Amino acid sequence: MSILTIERKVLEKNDEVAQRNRLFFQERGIFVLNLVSSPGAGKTSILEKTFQQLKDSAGIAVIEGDVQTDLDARRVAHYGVPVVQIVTLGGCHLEAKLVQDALEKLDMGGVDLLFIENVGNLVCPANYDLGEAVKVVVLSTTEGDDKPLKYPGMFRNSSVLIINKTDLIPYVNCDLNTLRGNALKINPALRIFEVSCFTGAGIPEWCHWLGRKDASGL
Ligand SMILES: Nc1nc2c(ncn2[C@@H]2O[C@H](COP(=O)(O)OP(=O)(O)OP(=O)(O)O)[C@@H](O)[C@H]2O)c(=O)[nH]1
Ligand SMILES: [Mg+2]
Repeated sequence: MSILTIERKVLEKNDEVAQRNRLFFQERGIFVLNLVSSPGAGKTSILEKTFQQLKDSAGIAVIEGDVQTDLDARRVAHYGVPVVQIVTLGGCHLEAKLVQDALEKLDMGGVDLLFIENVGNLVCPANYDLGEAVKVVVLSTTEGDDKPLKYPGMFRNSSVLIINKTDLIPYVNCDLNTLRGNALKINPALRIFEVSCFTGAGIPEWCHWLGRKDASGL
């Protein structure tokens, strides 16, 4: 019983800080996306493809969250995009306070789009608001079409689903219609994009949608 109480307090505290982050972003007109997925679904690859398309037309910054290493931050920095790496040292999700601290290390002047790449984990990050406008869940075809049903929290709390690695459909046991149907069963309002970072398919549609967003996510 006491464990439940402590957990609720942790989440309440997190929500308070997240709300402060949200106000910070809204006051500056920054559209913030929290990218969540299981490890290796393709979050960083989608960021790389997005930079290739939008880097010259939008001010972009990135906060990277990983259990260990700055490998993803290095991949992002390669594109000349300002980036801060948060290393959680085992922590399985980012929290709003970590994002608040990271913001002090980023020059947010001229930034329109802030991507927060969460720790690879399809469970824990669902419960932690970071102050983002939208949560974007990335699911790759290699993970199977049943995942929205098995990990509903992430799909329920996200506004956007990116189905990645569509180039692998001929080789894996994943039916796109079933996957879409399962995701919409959990969250009928999900906006779904189908992409391949390998071929580039679907990336223009995703970037077009991104380009039309304002800071509130509408
Ligand atoms: N075939 C194929 N491979 C892909 C695609 N997107 C990403 N990959 C590969 O999948 C692997 C993982 O991609 P990442 O972008 O590192 O995935 P991630 O979600 O950022 O991983 P973590 O940050 O570790 O959770 C890499 O080897 C990518 O090259 C795709 O569309 N098709
Ligand atoms: Mg990554």
